Amino acid sequence: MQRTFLMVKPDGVQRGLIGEIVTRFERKGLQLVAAKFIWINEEQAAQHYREHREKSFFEELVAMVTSGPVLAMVWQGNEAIAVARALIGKTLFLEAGAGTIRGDFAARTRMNVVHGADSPESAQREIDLFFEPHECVEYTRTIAPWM
Ligand code: IDP
Ligand code: MG
Repeated sequence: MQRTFLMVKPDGVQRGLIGEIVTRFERKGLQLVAAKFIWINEEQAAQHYREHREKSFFEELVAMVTSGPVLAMVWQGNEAIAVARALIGKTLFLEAGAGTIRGDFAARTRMNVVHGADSPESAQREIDLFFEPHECVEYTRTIAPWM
């Protein structure tokens, strides 16, 4: 069982895509562990995207992710990190295939509605950045043996 950090970004929230995005993770069989609707500050955003701090688009990225509230979430499942990234689709909007979240909803790379951690290390770091351990809820679903 693996945990990942996923987030509906401000553009996804503004466009009314929270339900749509959560549904895609749910129907794949991923299990929701924690969620909070928050407006993150610049410091959290810079921490969250620190791997990109040297990039030309870093300031634009921090401005975008702090431009409105986000839905921050922890999900778990078998290979949850790769599964969620596959559902999300490629970073560059023109490369995100139809049927993926970005392929279906993102019309530019900068505004691509959803974030997903890309490795176990970044998943753990991002979960720790936005959640206290007690906010992650342990529970068993009766459907688990069938998934
Ligand atoms: P990811 O979200 O698929 O993991 P990353 O390469 O980690 O993609 O980039 C983080 C975010 O930065 C992207 O989701 C996108 O919002 C933004 N981004 C990536 N490349 C560009 C760019 O070339 N211009 C503007 N924004 C970008
Ligand atoms: Mg990334």
